[in-house]
Amino acid sequence: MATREELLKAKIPCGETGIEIRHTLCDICSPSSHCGVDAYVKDGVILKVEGNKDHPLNRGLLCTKGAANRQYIYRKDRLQTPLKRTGPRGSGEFTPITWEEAYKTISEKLLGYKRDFGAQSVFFFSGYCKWYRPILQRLAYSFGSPNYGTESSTCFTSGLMAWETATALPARPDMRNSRLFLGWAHNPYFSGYLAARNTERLKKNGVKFIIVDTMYTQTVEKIADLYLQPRPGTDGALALAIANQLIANDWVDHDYIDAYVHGFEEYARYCKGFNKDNIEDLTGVPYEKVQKAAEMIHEYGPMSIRESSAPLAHHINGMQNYRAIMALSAITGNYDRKGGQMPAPFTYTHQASGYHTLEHEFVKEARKSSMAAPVGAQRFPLWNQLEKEAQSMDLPRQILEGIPYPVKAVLAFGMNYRMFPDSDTYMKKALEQVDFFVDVDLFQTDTSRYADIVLPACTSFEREEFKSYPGGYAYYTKPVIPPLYQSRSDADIMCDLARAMDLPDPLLKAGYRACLEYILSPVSFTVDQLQQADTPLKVPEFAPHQEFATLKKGLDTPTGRFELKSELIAAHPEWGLDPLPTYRAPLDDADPALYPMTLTEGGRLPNALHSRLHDVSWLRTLRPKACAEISLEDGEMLRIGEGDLVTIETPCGGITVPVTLSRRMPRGLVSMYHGYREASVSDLVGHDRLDPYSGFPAFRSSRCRIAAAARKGESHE
Ligand SMILES: Nc1nc2c(c(=O)[nH]1)N[C@H]1C(S)=C(S)[C@@H](COP(=O)(O)OP(=O)(O)OC[C@H]3O[C@@H](n4cnc5c(=O)[nH]c(N)nc54)[C@H](O)[C@@H]3O)O[C@H]1N2
Ligand SMILES: Nc1nc2c(c(=O)[nH]1)N[C@H]1C(S)=C(S)[C@@H](COP(=O)(O)OP(=O)(O)OC[C@H]3O[C@@H](n4cnc5c(=O)[nH]c(N)nc54)[C@H](O)[C@@H]3O)O[C@H]1N2
Ligand SMILES: [Mo]
Repeated sequence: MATREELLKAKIPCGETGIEIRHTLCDICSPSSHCGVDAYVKDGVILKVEGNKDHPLNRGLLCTKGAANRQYIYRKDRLQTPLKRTGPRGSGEFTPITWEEAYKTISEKLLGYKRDFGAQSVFFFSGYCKWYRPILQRLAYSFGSPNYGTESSTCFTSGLMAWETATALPARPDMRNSRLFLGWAHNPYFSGYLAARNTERLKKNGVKFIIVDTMYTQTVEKIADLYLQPRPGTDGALALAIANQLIANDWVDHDYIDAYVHGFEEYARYCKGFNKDNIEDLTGVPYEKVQKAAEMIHEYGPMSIRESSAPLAHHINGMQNYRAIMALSAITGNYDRKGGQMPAPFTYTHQASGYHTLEHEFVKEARKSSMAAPVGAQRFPLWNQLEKEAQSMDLPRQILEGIPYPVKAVLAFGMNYRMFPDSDTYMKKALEQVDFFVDVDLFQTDTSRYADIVLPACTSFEREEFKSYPGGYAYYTKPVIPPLYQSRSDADIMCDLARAMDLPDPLLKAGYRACLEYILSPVSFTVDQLQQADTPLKVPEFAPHQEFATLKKGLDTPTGRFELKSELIAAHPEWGLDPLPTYRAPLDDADPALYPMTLTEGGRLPNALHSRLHDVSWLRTLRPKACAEISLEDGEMLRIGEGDLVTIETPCGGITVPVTLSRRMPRGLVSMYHGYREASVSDLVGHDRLDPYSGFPAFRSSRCRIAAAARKGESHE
């Protein structure tokens, strides 16, 4: 028999040890993979975490990030109380204040700006966290401001806009029923381990894979039957060339096109410009590989496509490149088809879970048509037309210039200024100059140092929250420990602020749960029932999408069809955008003789998540240094060895970091992960290099040069 001490040491949950297993979710990474967690808790302290075996998504698995939750939650720099800034912006000098004082100051300030400059002068911002977003959006609208803007101004929305332009709906790949999968910038081994597992399963079942990636990744190595390696941001040209090949061989679905597709003739004429004479020059991909891709698409159907949410979008031509890729599913009859691309309307916070909620109504009913146009509306009219919210990439400009109206205050939940291009220069300057800045975060960050008031939020383990998952699942968590220190749930902070400002919004003032009851009214489970269940429940209202249902009903586009040529864009020549998915080269006009290489930054790492995990020691030890990667060939040519310090320079600036030589990198490319405070690579990307369609920044293609700064071991660190 083990003694109590032994049982405690082994963290065995039982009466003797007093250790209990409680269920929650890990919300560190992308919401499409918020895995179920078993937290081993004793006396209000988390002792360890494991994957929850009953969770429909992860079935007991966790990645390195999830496994490090305990360290993340108990990070030493967790904010403990609300803080008021006492020193200059950025100095980090703060004094603790009470929640009451914090709410009072924030309310007085925000209502003052509303009175003096109009409600639009207050910007409501959300960083990467998604779970509370409908509450924040409604808070902005109830306050009277159109300026709700988020991190999704750099993530996912560009691809969504491409689908909305073509079909007026989001869509997702029905991989499970495909015979061919086209993974375009798809490396789940780094960015989503659950998708990597699914991919391996499909591979075993005989599904064929085409992978298009600028780097020779693990996915290419393990999965690809055909690998296309374009230069960054040249994907549009490649997709148009594949289309041209399909059309030239008459491998397109004419009946489907006649019935459901608009603009085929014009598009087919445009595709002719991408052919065997120029495609290798334009993209780096040999023509034979384009031919082979077209052959595979013809031979194996149905085909589903996964276009990544970020790297394809992070170019000045990103959204048009997406459109060119999506067109492949229309001309081959793979849209709204089993095993192809399925329409996927959102259930909650951009998760397509196969049932309906009132999220949309909850947000939109608070929005008045008399509101001013949000930030970014003039500069990015297509974004404004489709998304209605602010394009946050225009926020620093509008703070600094005050045009078309001043932005005086920012109320931010989890802002990381290094999410913005030219971050340490341009965005930071905006935060220095804005009149009033509130940041709500778990930690004292480089960004919150610029805030006037900092509020402590709690983690997903310390709060209750609603989450929907694909396959019809609904989950409402319980806190597994009480909030640490004086921290509070973000959603509660938002509802508290609605009360403190006495906004005309009884629902928001009634609190998060009441909001959720309303949003979930089409679902037969109550919030209480969901919470009692303790793990995700499958809702009876789940209705899987039937193929061709959407096309037969007619799409909500101007022509009712899949629009290869966008009639929405065609109706607005003043926007200066192209109705067809035209291609333009991605790189800036810096002199290639001075800047012969290309910098791509932000490619995911399995152990990092933007700015939030570089300070978690378990995860940091997996890749201790902020370093750049280059090819073996470039290392040799430039006489740079593993671990040497190099300076990476773009026309925007430079940073010095150690280098890793990688066989996965092509010649001419420099890759670096973002979010490090000691080497902020986002600062090397121009703030005006934004895609005119989506407003997304060009993180993945800047001209650059590198030079050795010191050999490994020399004292430059
Ligand atoms: N571990 C971890 N997981 C994450 C994240 C994280 O930070 N860490 N972030 C989450 C978020 S917010 C997002 S948006 C997703 C992103 O998920 P992904 O899109 O999968 O992430 P990336 O690694 O940026 O890009 C995938 C691949 O695109 C390739 N690529 C880069 N530029 C180009 C290009 O121009 N053309 C082509 N064809 N390929 C290109 C890269 O070489 C890379 O292998 O990951 C999510 N998951
Ligand atoms: N250079 C470069 N920049 C990029 C990208 C890139 O590839 N390269 N990718 C873009 C993409 S795709 C994305 S998604 C964004 C990432 O978006 P970011 O918003 O930069 O993501 P994080 O750094 O993960 O999180 C922001 C802040 O949220 C805080 N936080 C964590 N949990 C909570 C919580 O529960 N409540 C509150 N209030 N705060 C919390 C974190 O501590 C952190 O300070 O970056 C974009 N910017
Ligand atoms: Mo993202």
